[in-house]
Amino acid sequence: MRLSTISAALAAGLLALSAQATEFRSSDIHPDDYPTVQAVKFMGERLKALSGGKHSIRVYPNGALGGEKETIEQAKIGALAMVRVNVGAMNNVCNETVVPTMPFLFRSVEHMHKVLDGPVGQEILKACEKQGFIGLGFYDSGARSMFTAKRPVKSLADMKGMKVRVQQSDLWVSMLEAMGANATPMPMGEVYTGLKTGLIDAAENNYPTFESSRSFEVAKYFSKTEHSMAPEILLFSKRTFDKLSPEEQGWLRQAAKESVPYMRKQWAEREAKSLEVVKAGGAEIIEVDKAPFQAAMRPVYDKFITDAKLKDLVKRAQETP
Ligand code: BDP
Repeated sequence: MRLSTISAALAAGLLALSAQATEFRSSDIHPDDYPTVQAVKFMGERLKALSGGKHSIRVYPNGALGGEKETIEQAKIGALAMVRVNVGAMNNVCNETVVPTMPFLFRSVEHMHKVLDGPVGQEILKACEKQGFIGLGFYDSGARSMFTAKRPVKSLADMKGMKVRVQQSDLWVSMLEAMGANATPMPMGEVYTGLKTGLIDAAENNYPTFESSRSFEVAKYFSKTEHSMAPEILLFSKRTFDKLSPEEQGWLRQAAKESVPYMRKQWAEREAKSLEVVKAGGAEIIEVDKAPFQAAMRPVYDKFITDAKLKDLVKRAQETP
């Protein structure tokens, strides 16, 4: 990010704070109709109601304020109040976020909800504080699977040497390398062109992103590896948060909390709809045997789940019924 952009963003942030009624700015890389954007807008409405009209949220969709990596940096310095990003984008920033990103950690959507709604989820959110972020909650992101341009992935062996785009996270690089692929970290916004020009052979994501990014037009083979259920995370700038009164902080937490069930409903509907859209657009949905993929992820756990804290979080997540 250029310096002029940083100072402009900083000035805007300060200006917003000095005004009586505050409009918090929140970023998202997804388009306006995506469930994450809709949910943060809902959170804004709830915040407005709870604060008697004093506070509101303005969502900037489509990556208007930058990619996830840049907007996380903006939130850290207080130039931006809030970001909705995938936990993957936080892996290199806040160590504990590797836990819900880990491959095949969650056994089902219900299991994921239970872990994230419980103490393990709360501890992960809390851990981001020392890095300058108030974790307000998690949103669903479904299961992520591989999609390829030239040939389908039918087994683990098909991953060999494939150039796969991953999120800008060391953990994601390791996951794909452990599958035998060549991992290429890049922002989400470059995926469509990357697939189209052949810069990358593949990427991985859930149905709604496969659909909304139009990736299915350039990579029609969607192989259901379902290797990670890395959720979305709502982060508020700690710098901005600390300037608010406990009452105002409470409204923010409450509004975020209320947006979670709203989001989950939207998400389930969108997943089903996106699947129909990509199928109608010519995508081929391929069933794969997930067991070899899961077995290949053992070294990734050994490499990333190293200290006692992370081991404990993973263990408690796995033991959650
Ligand atoms: C999508 C997430 C988005 C990430 C994107 C990615 O909603 O936050 O940026 O994946 O792969 O599912 O970068």
